[in-house]
Amino acid sequence: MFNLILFGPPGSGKGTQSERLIARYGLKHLSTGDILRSEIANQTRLGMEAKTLMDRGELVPDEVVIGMIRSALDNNPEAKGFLFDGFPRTKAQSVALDTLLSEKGEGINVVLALEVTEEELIKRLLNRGLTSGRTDDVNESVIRARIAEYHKKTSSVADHYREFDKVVGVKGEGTVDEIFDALCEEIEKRKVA
Ligand code: B4P
Repeated sequence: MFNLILFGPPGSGKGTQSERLIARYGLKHLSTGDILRSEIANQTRLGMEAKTLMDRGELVPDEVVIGMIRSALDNNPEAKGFLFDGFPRTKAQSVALDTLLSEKGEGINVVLALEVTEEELIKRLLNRGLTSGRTDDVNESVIRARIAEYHKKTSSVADHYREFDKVVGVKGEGTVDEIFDALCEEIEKRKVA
């Protein structure tokens, strides 16, 4: 298996690049943001609880997203690898993911960390908010709260994987094609054919 974490602050291009990476490498895409938005669209109880937090720019509780990832891993036994997009977002989620993978004799191969300035993140998210219908993208103060949450809780994920020498920084500004090429270059260096 080849298991990859695409890491970065909100709006850094994780969702955008994930679509292309799964198409090239045949990995199973696991985006906790997408799963949560689908729960909201289906008006499940979990979705309604998550919506309140997401609309404030806060993270959903660890046990909720860890449970979602556990089910997704169990439901995809044939996957040749996973691309984790927007997960893990806390140190506790990282430790849980490592445990879930090691129970299957697997682990994370690499964490690709997209680096984008805060000014550019805000510009991109406000721009997406014009068309996406995402309530967490329309208001600059909510976007700033998401970025603050990232610094407070999510940056520790990179620290965790740095201990295992798994983190590679990739410039997340430029065209989508340029960034995709840079990500692929790093994957190719580590991927066993
Ligand atoms: P997510 O769905 O993960 O979304 P995100 O971080 O906001 O965006 P992403 O980085 O994927 O943006 P994209 O590439 O598409 O999270 C949403 C919320 O869900 C969180 O705030 C949290 O509440 C909750 N949540 C999710 N996972 C959780 C977890 N594990 N634990 C707890 N809570 C969780 O790019 C953004 C925009 O930039 C797009 O419009 C795109 O077109 C544009 N763009 C991309 N690349 C570009 C480029 N190179 N140049 C210019 N624009 C570009």
